Amino acid sequence: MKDRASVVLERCDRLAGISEERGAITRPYGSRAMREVNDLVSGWMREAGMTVKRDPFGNLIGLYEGTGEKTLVLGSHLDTVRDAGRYDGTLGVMVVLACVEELRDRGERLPYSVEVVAFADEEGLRFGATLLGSSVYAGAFDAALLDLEDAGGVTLSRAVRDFGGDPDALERATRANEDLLGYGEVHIEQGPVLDEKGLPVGVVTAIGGQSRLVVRFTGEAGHAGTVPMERRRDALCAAAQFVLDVENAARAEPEAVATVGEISARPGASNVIPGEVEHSLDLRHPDDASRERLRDRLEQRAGEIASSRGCAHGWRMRGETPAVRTDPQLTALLERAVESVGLDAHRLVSGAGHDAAQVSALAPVAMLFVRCEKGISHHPAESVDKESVSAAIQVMGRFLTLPELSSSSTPGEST
Ligand code: HGY
Ligand code: MN
Ligand code: MN
Repeated sequence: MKDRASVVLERCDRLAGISEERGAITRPYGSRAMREVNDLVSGWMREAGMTVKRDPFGNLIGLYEGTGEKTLVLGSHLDTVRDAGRYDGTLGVMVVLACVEELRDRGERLPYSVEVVAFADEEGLRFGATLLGSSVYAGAFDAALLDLEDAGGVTLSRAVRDFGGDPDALERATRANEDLLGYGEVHIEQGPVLDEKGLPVGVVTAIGGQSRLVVRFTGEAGHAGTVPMERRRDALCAAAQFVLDVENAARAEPEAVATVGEISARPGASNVIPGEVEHSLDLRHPDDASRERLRDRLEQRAGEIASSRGCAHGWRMRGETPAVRTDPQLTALLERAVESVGLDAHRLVSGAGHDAAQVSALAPVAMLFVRCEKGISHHPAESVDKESVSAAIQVMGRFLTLPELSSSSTPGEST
């Protein structure tokens, strides 16, 4: 029989072939590709002995019944960024599915149920707001986001309905948490630490906070050949100056990172001075107060640049998530599981955002990182090695059978 790590990697390859873009992995929320991936993973969940349902947002929820009243949730996301790697999100769902298949093959039922959640929108590729799937699951969904529009003018509300969900039910689709033991997420590190240390897995102690904004500069469109330079109100030059100031400000702030990943200029013709520019702004920092200070400083800077160039500026928040510490008790259990298979339980902070940050509002969370080559992610060269995947499956298998979890009390009470 094929080893479980090989099956996990083959499934990641299979899912990678399901995309909205030929030759690239691009799976935005509510797309045909997401529907196809949900169907395929639902089948694997059923074969693993799970009952499967979808919540009103389209998150996929598989349940492997146990003998007791409590439930441990394990999960990650199946949507992707544009031109993504094949392991971000997907690997985490496939690893925990492999752990359930191991239980099935042993004919074992745990003294608690295992719920596997595959979130339908973590990246925010289509609507710009991140962690949408887990915000519905954790009861933190903001209904105002239903009016967000994608590049084609389709609202989130319409996209939820087209995806077979119910936008009117999202705010009450919260997962009840009286029975929850906690939430565990397996995810590639998306950073170089484990690869440089030669470690297959690591234990996450905190997830950095993030601000996602849209910045707009409005000047005046005009003829590229006839408007003298000193008479221009060029929105793209204003934005360009601001983007470099963003880079300088983040370089000057220890532990901060700032990114402008999307930009559009209108009317968008080579012989027309851009009258309006809109771009994204992604700010991250392990400390919320530092991130907020940087955010406010940059908002002020945008205003200064705009007025110095006779332009107006807009500053719209798409979403913010605070930095989150993982639950100490559940994380200690995860460390024990890592050590029980003879591995070093290296602790590290996540610069990337994760569904676990959102689910921490609902239950204690713990995260296991899996080494990825050179830390490359959000890139087709994203890559993992089979040994690290095998280690992650082994660790999570041990984690599930720890007596502290099986004593079916919430970990925080028992240890
Ligand atoms: O952007 C992030 O941090 C995550 O990959 N969504
Ligand atoms: Mn990602
Ligand atoms: Mn991810």
